[in-house]
Amino acid sequence: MKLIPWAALLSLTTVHAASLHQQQSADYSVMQSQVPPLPTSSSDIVRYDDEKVMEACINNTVDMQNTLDWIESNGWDLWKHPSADNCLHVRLNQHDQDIFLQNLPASAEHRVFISNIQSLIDQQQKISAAGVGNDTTANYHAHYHTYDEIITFLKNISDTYPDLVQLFSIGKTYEGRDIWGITIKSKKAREPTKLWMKIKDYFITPSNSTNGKKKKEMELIMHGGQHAREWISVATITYFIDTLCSKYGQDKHITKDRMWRKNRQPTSFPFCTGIDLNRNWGYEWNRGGSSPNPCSEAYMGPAAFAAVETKLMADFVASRQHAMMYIDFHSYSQLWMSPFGSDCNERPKDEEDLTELSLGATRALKAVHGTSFAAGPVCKIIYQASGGSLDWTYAVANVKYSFAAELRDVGQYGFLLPENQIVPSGEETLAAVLFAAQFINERENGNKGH
Ligand code: 0X9
Ligand code: ZN
Repeated sequence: MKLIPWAALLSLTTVHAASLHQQQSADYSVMQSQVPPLPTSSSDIVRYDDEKVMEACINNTVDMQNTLDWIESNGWDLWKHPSADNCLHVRLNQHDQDIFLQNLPASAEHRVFISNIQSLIDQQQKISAAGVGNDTTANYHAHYHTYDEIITFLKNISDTYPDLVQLFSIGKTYEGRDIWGITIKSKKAREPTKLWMKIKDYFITPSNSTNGKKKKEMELIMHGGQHAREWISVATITYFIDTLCSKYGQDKHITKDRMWRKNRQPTSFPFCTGIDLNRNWGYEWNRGGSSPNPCSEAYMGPAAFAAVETKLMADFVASRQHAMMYIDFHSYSQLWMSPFGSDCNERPKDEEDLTELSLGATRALKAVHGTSFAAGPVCKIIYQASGGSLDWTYAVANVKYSFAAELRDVGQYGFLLPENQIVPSGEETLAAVLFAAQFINERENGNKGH
């Protein structure tokens, strides 16, 4: 029995990556980069009192487009684009709620989706504070964690499994935080440990491919936290690492602005900080579905790769010569997306394999807790978004299996997904990733089954 060959990369500021490999080595690495600064005092913390998330469903395409343009021109925070269901979610303060309702087109149906954002944030913080602050192993995934806590987690994993894990930084964010990655790797000569005996159930592969061809060396890169407020993305990948290695954790903290999305880089407008990292990648940058306005949540930046974090992550992916899969984790909407986001008419040359994998992965995911994910190209299933990561990893870095996933939920809590969904999200998403690994192993190396 040979162990498989994987590498996972997780990043704490915005990025998580993992790599899948062949032969007898197993690799994982993770990285991350996008964490808002910690508040210096409680008065520094941005509050969302009396803010709501409203849903508006509009079937008339012209009315919908006008409404979207109007939301953008008001600088309101669109939480969900009306992709498949013609319904949008938008965050509004009390004053803007009235304006919104008064000006909606007659064809619109609306309702309150989240009635008080601040009370949900408070609730989450109260649970964290009351929870096991210094929870180590068992309860780690019952909570969200701060940047420092996650670094501690990764360092502990690395101390506990020095033969297996390599922790590294790919560089610094704009505000000077390390973008951490972790590679989990089983050495060829190494005897399988108990841990890897367990992992082999997931990643096992025959010593020779069934078709007699030389096996390809493959890596899987997983990337999380590209958008700061999508905490479940980071938590889910941390869960993957833990499941593959062991479990460890620490205490809680709060961030300055729970709804922050972009990086922390200044722009040409003094009062509008941040580039949307997922509009700043260098493939067909500025081709639609991104904004030149520095105040927009989808600000593309002054040039491709002007965001330090995007550039570092792209250099990292480019340096992984055996990268075979890249998955960029986001929230929310429950989608498994493939290229392209920039051009709605461009079809990837590997469309058939990508579609087959996507359908299988979402089926495997659903089998765990019954959660439904839709699958398809970014541009069709969600919206046009140029300068996104998966277009670049696919078209420029030649990572054949490039995906982005929008994790739980469909809007009940949105970005404020409760902590008790971290483990279920981790479990179901890991099932999808494992399916993908197996699919790739079979498709690229001709290995059937275990
Ligand atoms: O708009 C985005 O960047 C993603 N949705 S989110 O709500 N998490 O912000 C979708 C991104 C699709 N992927 C790429 N275009 N790469
Ligand atoms: Zn996102």
